[in-house]
Amino acid sequence: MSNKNFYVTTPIYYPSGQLHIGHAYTTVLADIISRYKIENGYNVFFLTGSDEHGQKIETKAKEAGVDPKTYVDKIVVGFKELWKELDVEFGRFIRTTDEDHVEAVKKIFTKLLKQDDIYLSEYKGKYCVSCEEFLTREQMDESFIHVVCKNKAIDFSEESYMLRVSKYQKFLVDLFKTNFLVPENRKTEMLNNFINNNLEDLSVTRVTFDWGIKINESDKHIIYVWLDALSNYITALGWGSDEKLLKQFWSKDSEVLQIVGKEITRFHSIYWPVMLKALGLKTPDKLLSHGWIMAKNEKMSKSLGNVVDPREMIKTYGSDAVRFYIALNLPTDNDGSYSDELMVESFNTNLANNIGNLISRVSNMIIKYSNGKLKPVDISKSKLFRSAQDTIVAYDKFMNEYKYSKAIEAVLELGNLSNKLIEDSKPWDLDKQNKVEELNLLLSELQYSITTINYLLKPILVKTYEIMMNQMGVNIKEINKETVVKNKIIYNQVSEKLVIFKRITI
Ligand code: ME8
Repeated sequence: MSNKNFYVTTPIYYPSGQLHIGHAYTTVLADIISRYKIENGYNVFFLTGSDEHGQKIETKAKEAGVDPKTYVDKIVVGFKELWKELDVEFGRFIRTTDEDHVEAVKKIFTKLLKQDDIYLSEYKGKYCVSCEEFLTREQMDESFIHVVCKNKAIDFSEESYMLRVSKYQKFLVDLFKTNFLVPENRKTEMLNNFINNNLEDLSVTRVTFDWGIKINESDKHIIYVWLDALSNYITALGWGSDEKLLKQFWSKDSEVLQIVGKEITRFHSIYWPVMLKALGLKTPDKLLSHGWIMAKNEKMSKSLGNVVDPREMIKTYGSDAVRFYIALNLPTDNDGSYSDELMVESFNTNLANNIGNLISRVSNMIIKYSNGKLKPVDISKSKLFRSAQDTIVAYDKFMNEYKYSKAIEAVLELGNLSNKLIEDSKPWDLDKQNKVEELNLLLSELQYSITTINYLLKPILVKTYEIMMNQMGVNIKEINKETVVKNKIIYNQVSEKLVIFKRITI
């Protein structure tokens, strides 16, 4: 077993309705980085799941006339089906109703209570049921509408257990001097709006609804969703019971990456590190807080009802194309958009015209001019070979900084260079002029460049990868990072003439 460990998590999503493209965005990013790290020799644990308790789910179930567990069971089946369709391969799908999670959360509560990190109090404030969030004045407009989801906040006044967040203010200020939270600009918002702005303790129990984890210490208190939900990242690794996975993946010898949407940065960058600190565990190495997918200048969300269904997209374009769009066209540091027009344009430009066309031209030429097999030749002095090597370095650098879009752009640039080389050196003329050696060298460079492109796109184009490699005469069982970097690829007969990414017309 390798000694490199990597743990990647997504938020656990509310099963208050079916998932949309926003959820697919976060989860596909996590899957891409998981596959990339596996390819690079890491032991990887990839966690996703569902956040099933709370007032919102309780209300939805009541409306549907069923008990909450029956309600969520049905929806969660749909979550798992979607991840299968999108080739998302996780290590565990945690549900906050899983028995081991429930037991561990009770233990976490008891431990923090005993340590006096949790205390009993009376809490008054504004609460957004839709986001299950206590709101500060800055998060609402003058009519107490939550600016993120446009729902009216309710008055909240209850006996409640509180987490002593305020005690950890200095810890948080120090934490925010590091670069654990990316992108940088989210830091300022957290510091100005919360950490340096009268940092309040967090209410962690409720007494006015039932659907949640009961604490051991009292009959009437239910653990408030965020303490329950955030804990999933460590209960999934066995916190408080069999801690083998926890020791492997939540330790100083493991890299921990948590990916979330920017609206829940507050919970993941403030309350979660405080909980971890109180439990004696390390802060995640990186919290990647990505932007939103927008629809007509508003966040795409279930509560605003303006969502795109990823199942429809998969039906129309295929899962690889959806994964590719997400990784290339939705850079994490900005808000992004999705529309069918944008999808088709990106597909045609990048997958059909650049990559697909390149593969089909070169495989055809290898068949036509060399009967499907090139003569072995030293390509190491060629410009395209050096460009391919530089591309691998750039791609790795970006992937390790979790800049997926930039990593793919580097690969696409190699595709452009390869296409341009064909235009400039006109293999058909070399053939006519009987320049056999020159033609063989040129096609060999191109074959290497394409194999490199295919290999680098492997974590993204899960289904097409094998077809792309076969079309270059490469058996996927015989290829890995080393064979690509060191140019030790074995090429078999190229025989198939397929159109891999057919242009879409609408
Ligand atoms: O917040 N653009 O669950 P949730 C980009 N249960 N990403 C989006 C998006 C959009 N328009 N809409 C949703 C919860 N997402 C809690 C999390 S974690 C301990 C508990 C993605 O179902 C993004 O990752 O509301 C966002 O943070 C998440 O879905 C919210 O999912």
